[in-house]
Amino acid sequence: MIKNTYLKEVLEKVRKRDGNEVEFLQTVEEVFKSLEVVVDRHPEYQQMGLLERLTEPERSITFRISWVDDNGQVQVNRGFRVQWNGAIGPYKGGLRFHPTMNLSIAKFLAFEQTFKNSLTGLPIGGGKGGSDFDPRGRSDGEIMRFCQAFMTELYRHIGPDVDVPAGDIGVGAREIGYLYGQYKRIKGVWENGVLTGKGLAYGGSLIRPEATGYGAVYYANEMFKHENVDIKNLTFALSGFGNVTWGSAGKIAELGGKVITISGPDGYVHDPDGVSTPEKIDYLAVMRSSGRDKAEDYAVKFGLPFHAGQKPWAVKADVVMPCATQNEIGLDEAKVIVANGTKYIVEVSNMPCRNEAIDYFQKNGLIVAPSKAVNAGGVATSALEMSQNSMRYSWSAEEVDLKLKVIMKNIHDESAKAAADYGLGYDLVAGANIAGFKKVAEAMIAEGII
Ligand code: 2IT
Repeated sequence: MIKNTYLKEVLEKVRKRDGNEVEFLQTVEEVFKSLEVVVDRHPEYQQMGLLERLTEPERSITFRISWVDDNGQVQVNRGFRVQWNGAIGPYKGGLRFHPTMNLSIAKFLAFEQTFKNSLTGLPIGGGKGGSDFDPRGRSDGEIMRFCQAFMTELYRHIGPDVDVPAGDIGVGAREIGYLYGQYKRIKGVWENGVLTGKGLAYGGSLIRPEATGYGAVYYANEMFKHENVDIKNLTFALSGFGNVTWGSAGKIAELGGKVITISGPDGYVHDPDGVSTPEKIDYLAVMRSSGRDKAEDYAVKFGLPFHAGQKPWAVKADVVMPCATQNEIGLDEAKVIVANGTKYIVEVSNMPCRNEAIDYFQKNGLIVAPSKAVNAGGVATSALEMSQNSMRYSWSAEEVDLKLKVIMKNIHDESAKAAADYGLGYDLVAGANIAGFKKVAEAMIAEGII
């Protein structure tokens, strides 16, 4: 329960105005809980309206996307771009194409992204967007026409120094290619820093596809070192099989840990031998590009039983790493995970745990590594892609990987230090929120009331 009267007042305002946006409200409550100690020390924030300003996007755009499917039928989708906070750099954050996409999800992601991007130490503000377009089962031609229609509106709101979108769920290198092509056609300029996650041939960065998963494992490994445990002795339960699961599984295998589950919307697979050979890890990428969205394909390919309609959390593992989407773990799942003797929760997808689940884990002595810190390697490497585009130069894979490693270690260390500075021990959740907030707050104060 929040006691600080200013924070309570702002939260009440958010509940009153945006109470129907459940995901957005969830993330505001989560962040405010951590910020209480900071706001207690800074009563001047109230007069500056600092928290009211931080809980309202600078700009929020919704738009219509009309396009023609392969049968000649006109389809209409809804597009979103939420430009949350530009105090420390151009808005930056991914685009999600998923049928559940709505304004609440765009706002929660953009709010989270603001603190995440601040944690990277790089000059990027927070933004997020996407569409309720469902790419599943769509032909390549349909994907291209949809992306072109989407960019035909979005182009006027973005730019390399304005707002730089990237991928998220349902948006990978293929979609970024079509989006960039249409941007270039409309603007008639070569501004490839306007999007990240591009293909290598036109300004993408080496390691960007791997970066979210690799970064997550680099961060987790800092936590394991802090706890004096060796990753080689740990088992990992992962959800999902997409880009983030693929990158995480690859790096865990390389460092000698063992991934024993993957999942999809259709159910999960338990692979007791480990998702560890190059063949198995490569197959995750094949499953993703097939567009079938089925984890069952892995079970069939490698002769394993498939657990239809279930999440992987019943499988005992030392580390639980949700990598699929928001709210994968509620209180019921948290109870199963604690009873299994799991020690570490490494959130890789954005907001995979409900607030009650995080509380339950922490009360039971598990260490929770929060998504806005853990998955920041993706956007950090996007910022490195922007740097390379500005320089009209590209770094080797080793150079990018080394920078990523340093960034993830810094995020871990800064978060641990922020929590310790406020007497909160090794609380990485509070530490990430505090460290991410402080830089944004400092910049907002310096820039005046805008
Ligand atoms: O959630 C995220 O940080 C992303 N989807 C990546 C954003 C980016 O701009 O690379």
